[in-house]
Amino acid sequence: MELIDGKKIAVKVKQELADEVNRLKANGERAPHLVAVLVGNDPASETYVASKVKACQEVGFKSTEMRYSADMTEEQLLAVVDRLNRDTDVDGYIVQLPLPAHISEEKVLMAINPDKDVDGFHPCNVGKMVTGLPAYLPATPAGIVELLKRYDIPTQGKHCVVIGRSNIVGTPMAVLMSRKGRHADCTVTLCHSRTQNLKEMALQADILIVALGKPQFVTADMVKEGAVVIDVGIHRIASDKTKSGFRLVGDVDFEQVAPKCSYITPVPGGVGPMTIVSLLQNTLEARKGLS
Ligand code: L34
Repeated sequence: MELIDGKKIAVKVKQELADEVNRLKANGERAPHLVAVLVGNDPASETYVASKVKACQEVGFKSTEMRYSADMTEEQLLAVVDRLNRDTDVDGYIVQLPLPAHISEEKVLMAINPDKDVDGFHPCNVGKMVTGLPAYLPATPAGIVELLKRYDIPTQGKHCVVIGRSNIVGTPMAVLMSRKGRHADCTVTLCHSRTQNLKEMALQADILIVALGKPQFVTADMVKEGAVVIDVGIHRIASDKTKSGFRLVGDVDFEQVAPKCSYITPVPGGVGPMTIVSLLQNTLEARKGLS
């Protein structure tokens, strides 16, 4: 079993991005500018946004965090989005999800200018991705593809089973893995809450990508010997063994499953750090223009 070290790869990618930013600056161009909008004070969202801002600093991007209270109205948030769309100093921005229940995520995401949509969530970018046109790829799936690439894990002709069909992970993941290319070309099965015989499906996976959002859902009896397991889940569960009072676990029961795998991502330190660097990659593209 080999651990897929997302943290290590993220450091490497950030170094490459920093080099690229230095080249831009040496040519007299300004650094990319990412804005992150955070509504409310969900502790997990705060951590993720803080990591995004810190990562920007590490690679020499300009970044701005815009914080609003959980009781802001949808109209007010749409006005913020409109301002960001028109602000020529901003290359790309994200609205961190989830949003408070009284604000429609769909409405907000649809209002983002697709050229600045570095999350890749706007239907314009989703459509481009599906048809294979240059587009901002959603950060988590793009980060997973990057991990498979950097570890040179064979994917062509393999059976990839994705568990979870969310717009931000499962669905785009299934699309990316089924595309043509040396680090794709999989046969893909997309499983979800209505799938019958989920265990039998999972057992057929050469590459199992788990993004359903249930702590330690995937157990050893669901994983084929030698499979590659990518754990997208991240949950804070109570623990009396840590200072914070919680520990992080994924959607996979790591202790049980790891010995069966050829490769596996840990939580933390697997997919999460790659989500952040993919966002940086998109922001650099937003600065330079999509190629
Ligand atoms: N708009 N909303 C928007 N874009 C996104 O790309 C996200 N996502 C997801 C939630 N909402 C979003 C993120 O940023 C999940 N996510 C995310 C980002 C970073 C990490 C995890 C999820 C991450 O850094 N994880 C660390 C541990 C962090 C911790 O201590 O909690 C890890 O090593 O997995």
